[in-house]
Amino acid sequence: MAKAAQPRTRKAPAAARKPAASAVPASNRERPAEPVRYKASKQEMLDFYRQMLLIRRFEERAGQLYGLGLIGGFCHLYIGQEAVAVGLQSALTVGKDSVITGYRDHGHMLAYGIDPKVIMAELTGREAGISRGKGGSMHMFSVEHGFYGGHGIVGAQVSLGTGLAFKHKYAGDGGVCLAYFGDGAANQGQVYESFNMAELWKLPIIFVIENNQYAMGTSVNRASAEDQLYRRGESFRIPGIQVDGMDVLAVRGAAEEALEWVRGGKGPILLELKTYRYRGHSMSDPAKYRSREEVQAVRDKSDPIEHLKRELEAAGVSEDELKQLEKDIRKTVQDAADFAEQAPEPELSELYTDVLVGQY
Ligand SMILES: Cc1ncc(C[n+]2csc(CCOP(=O)(O)OP(=O)(O)O)c2C)c(N)n1
Ligand SMILES: [Mg+2]
Repeated sequence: MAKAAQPRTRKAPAAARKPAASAVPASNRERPAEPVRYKASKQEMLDFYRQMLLIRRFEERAGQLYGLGLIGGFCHLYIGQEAVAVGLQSALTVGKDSVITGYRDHGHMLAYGIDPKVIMAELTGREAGISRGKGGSMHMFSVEHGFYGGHGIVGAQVSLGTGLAFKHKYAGDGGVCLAYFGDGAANQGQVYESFNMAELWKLPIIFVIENNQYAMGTSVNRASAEDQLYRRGESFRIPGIQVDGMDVLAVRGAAEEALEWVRGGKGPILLELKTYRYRGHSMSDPAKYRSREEVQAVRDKSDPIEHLKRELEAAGVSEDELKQLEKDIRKTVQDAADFAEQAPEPELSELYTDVLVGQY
């Protein structure tokens, strides 16, 4: 009997016949689960409340010091957005993970447990400030905490954060980078170059869009063709989740989900936090692009601190306990302000230190 003719081309080994990863349509990829609202203990809720209130009172005081001429340069307040930094950063490990943000950075530092005194002293430009009084509001760092600023160039922190995530992966240190940016920054070109690299190399990074509805005086709908910002990673296969950024427990729940995804080696994830800033873009913003009623309506309906206060009361925390907490926070902020006013300015000779002179 004649032998069956051998096929002229050899079959490729099974592994090689598998479609390349890139042949899997994005729509068929695994998706993160729908996040659930974090089930916090009473103590955790009290901690979140204390941190949010500390940020609010600190920022109010910073606004006053600015008005008195004690703070110079730019000053961008975080009032209204407190639940974002507190909810997300409470899920991180200080010193192992890294955080980077834009110029609206006081709240993120406070949420990471950095001493209010050295933050306020930086705002007033004193030697004791966290950047020795030379950085001011927009340029504050704490390498010890893994807090990498404080950046004035819109969007720059996204590429820098991608570099931090690369470092975590390269060093195998298990850390995750949390890179915050605004709805305005989400239209910046370098954000998308960063998305591409981060997904290609499966970097451990959580991209956080703090959508406070405005970029200076421009509303998100006026400036963005795709205003559902959580979708912005789709063409890079980065999954996105939209989160109520005025509810600290919803934010913490989303942080848990995102961390599980990223720590599981699945690459980057994008969170869009819907939030709102009560004050102007910076201290010099006359805020003519929106009505007082619009701001008041958000304050009345969705204030993150009031929201949690009601939950604490329902959980049996007494009014006296909450009053005492408020008193303690006012004292902490008062001490920080006194320190920031009394601490000496840097010596003139300090003008010539910490200056990087490159040779090309
Ligand atoms: C590259 C660059 N372009 C423009 C500016 C001027 N600028 C400063 S803040 C800002 C708006 C950014 O808004 P958003 O990203 O929404 O952040 P938010 O202020 O709302 O926190 C702009 C355009 C800048 N600092 N850097
Ligand atoms: Mg904005």
